[in-house]
Amino acid sequence: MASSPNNFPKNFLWGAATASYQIEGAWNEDGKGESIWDRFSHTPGKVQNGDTGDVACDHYHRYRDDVALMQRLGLQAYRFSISWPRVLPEGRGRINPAGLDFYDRLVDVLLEAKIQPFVTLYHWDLPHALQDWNGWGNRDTSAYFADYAALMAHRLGDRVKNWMTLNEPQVVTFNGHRGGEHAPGLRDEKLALQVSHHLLLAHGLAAQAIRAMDPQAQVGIVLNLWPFETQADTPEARAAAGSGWAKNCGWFLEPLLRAHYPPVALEEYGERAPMIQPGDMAVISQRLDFLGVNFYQRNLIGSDGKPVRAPDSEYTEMGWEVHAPALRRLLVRLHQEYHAPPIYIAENGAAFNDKVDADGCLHDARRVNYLREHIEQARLALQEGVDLRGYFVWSLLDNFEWGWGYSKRFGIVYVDYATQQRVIKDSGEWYAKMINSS
Ligand code: IFM
Repeated sequence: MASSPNNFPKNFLWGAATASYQIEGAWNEDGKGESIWDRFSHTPGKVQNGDTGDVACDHYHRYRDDVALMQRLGLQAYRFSISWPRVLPEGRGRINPAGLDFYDRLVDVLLEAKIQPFVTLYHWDLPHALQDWNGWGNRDTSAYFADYAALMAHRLGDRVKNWMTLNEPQVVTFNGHRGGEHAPGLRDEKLALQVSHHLLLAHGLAAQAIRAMDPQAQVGIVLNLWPFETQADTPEARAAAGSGWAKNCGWFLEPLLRAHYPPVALEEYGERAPMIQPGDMAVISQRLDFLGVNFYQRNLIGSDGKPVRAPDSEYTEMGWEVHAPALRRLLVRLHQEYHAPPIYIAENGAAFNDKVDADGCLHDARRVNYLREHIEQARLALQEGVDLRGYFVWSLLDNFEWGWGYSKRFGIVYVDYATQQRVIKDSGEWYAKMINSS
């Protein structure tokens, strides 16, 4: 395959990613319905500093400028998500035409700028009206999701070719329904595991619905796969790493790629395991055109089988270890052991304590290093035979980091939330140069 000066294949896609609730704002404008994140962030004590996504990066009003910024960075692809309650305020039934128009305009502006849209259908902002009926705990939600997917494929399918059904169902499952630190803020492991099954089913039904609209559509799902690695090769460490992987990563990967939940995880979950109806696993495991992988860090396990910090590693503002070789090992494992379909790195990035300097610039050398090291490991994975098709940095803009509010900055573009001014960070300039050399 032809390769470019930076040694990536010529058709490798370079992009950036965002999500609706994290950047759009306009939480109750033009007929949008309430989402579970609107309700959650409006509940005192749920989000740091009482921050909400009410305004966020005001992208709903500034999308043209933001696309111009993407063009200035030379992005070839942009991954964004659709706010389900913006287009279907109650989650089903009544359509909000103004919501559809917004995404229609966004896609047109992207295509005019020669930027390929990658659309995520669910990045966590469930219509609250569906939560009133038990949300993802209700099997019917999977069917409503497929109807919503069909609506979007019908409206945008003439221009959008790449669809990502769900973003990180693991986080929806465990942070939203077991730990309670994400919307809808529930703490019930049995419910959470049922939710995970309904999410996977929703993915499968949506994939069918999109393909029924457009047989050429490329459909995938995005998983956060943070590998479990051992510091020392003890039986305790090996057992903990195996179980951690099965219960967190394998739990989503194996139904999709092998049509069953990992037996060791099923055994550990015991009577909390989800109810599965006949035919579900076939719907879930239908062909994936690609797998989206979100990678930020590894889970390091100490010799006693407990999580441990690596003494010599750098850690980000999220407390996440910077260790890029784990990305290569993960990609190679997905390729060799799981025979994964083509892969996109759908998110990779880091939060650091960014400050604009006296010169008006933002010198985020640590983020430049983070990106450089991870992109290098992605390149090595390609050399080892992984069918890697593209890389999306998380994130284009600083944005609402869920329970952390605006306290964590992941952008390659800084956002001054008081003025909504955008400043391209050094990492953004570096990324632009790197893309330009490809
Ligand atoms: O901001 C999130 C994103 O919404 C999902 N993946 C991880 C990112 C950083 O925490």
